[in-house]
Amino acid sequence: MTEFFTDVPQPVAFAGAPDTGGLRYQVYDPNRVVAGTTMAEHLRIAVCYWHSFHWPGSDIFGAGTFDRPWLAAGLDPIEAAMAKQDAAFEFFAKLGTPFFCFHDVDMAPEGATLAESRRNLDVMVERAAGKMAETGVRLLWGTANLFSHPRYAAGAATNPDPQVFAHAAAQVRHMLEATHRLGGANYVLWGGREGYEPLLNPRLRREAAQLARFLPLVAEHKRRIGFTGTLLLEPKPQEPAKHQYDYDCSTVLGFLERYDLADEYRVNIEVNHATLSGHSFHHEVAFALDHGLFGSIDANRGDPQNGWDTDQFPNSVDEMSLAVYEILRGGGFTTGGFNFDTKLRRQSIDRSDLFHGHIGGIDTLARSLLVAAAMLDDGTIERARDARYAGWDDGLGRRILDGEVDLAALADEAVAGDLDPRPVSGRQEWLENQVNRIIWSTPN
Ligand code: XLS
Ligand code: NI
Ligand code: NI
Repeated sequence: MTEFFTDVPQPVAFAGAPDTGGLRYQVYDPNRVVAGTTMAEHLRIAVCYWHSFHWPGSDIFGAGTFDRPWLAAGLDPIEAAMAKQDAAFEFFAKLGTPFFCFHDVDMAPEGATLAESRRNLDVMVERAAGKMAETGVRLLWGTANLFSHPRYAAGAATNPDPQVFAHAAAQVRHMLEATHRLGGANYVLWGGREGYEPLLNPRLRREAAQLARFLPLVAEHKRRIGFTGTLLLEPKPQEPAKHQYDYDCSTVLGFLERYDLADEYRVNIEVNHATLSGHSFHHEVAFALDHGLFGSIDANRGDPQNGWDTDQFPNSVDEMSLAVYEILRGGGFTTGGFNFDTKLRRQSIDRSDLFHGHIGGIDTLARSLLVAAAMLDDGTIERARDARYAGWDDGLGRRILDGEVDLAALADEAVAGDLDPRPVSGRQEWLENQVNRIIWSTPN
């Protein structure tokens, strides 16, 4: 096997390890114990195959800029896929991260027929199993790409043509089985084309019914093959479709409850999707945790000045700490983790740039974990939240929640008691200062 990342000849050193002159993490040390668990187990970091190895650095105005020899035209597709896989596993091993994620088409070339695509996937998945055994790298999740091929332009499960639905079903079946074969911890469905652009051609109710049929089919097959990983939907409000059905966590929850699917699916929350939906990432994480919907994270960041999914590497400890705090408060990940759904900027053409992007993002997560653990330990935020709702723990609040009073009884009681509740400060600025106090005082 030829080494690809020759400009990073040795594994990246973890924080605290002796300096060998190579690349190193400033904070991330997988074996460091924080709040009773190692950093590696808290963060469960994954590298994504698609942006890092399958994307040439192209944009809508220009061709690929990256040095990715396996993407060159005219190569034998399986040999090229093998070279790509070698480079990917070399990268995972040198970066020292425990997981990866992939779509079917990132790893294996599409054939002329579904049967040929499946054979290609089987060959590459078998080979990946060998690489995983060699390196110890595990699969956080697999997914089928149901959005790039022209057949999916009008959707996959929500397509007006049932043959497209069947084609998508075949792809998901193969990829779910491949994920199971590789011991994947989760399986993701992102519906970038499950939506619409003009309002003149779709039948919205029909499309919803189609999606509501697709999701239980996947869940049934999961059980049939004995896959015990978690099924995850990845909300995103738009891009590529103008209107996407899985707009945000709240919309997904409503859909799942409406079709009695809330026990089958959790969410994979992507930072930049959250911000595109008009929420903060912190909001989406807190909402999902409080509604039993939380599954996994696609870590990245958007650009505050433009409105698309730029998938930049996360670098704000201030923002990330708040989300990691909610995750810790909720008991941490079970099968999920932090997948780097991130891509380099188009001018970052050195092979080592892929390392710099991930190292910075992983250190941001590690540092956010230290801050979040300190916030939990400090307890100020939770005490303030408890105090704010103390009235509901007993007395009047308890009786209302327990259904002991109807509207008339409550009204009579309010009148008889001459109730005159006074506003209480929400203390937003004080709370923000408490967060900063902890961010600024937490040592590395
Ligand atoms: C695109 C999505 C995609 C999913 C996997 O915006 O983030 O990368 O994570 O299909
Ligand atoms: Ni994503
Ligand atoms: Ni995305």
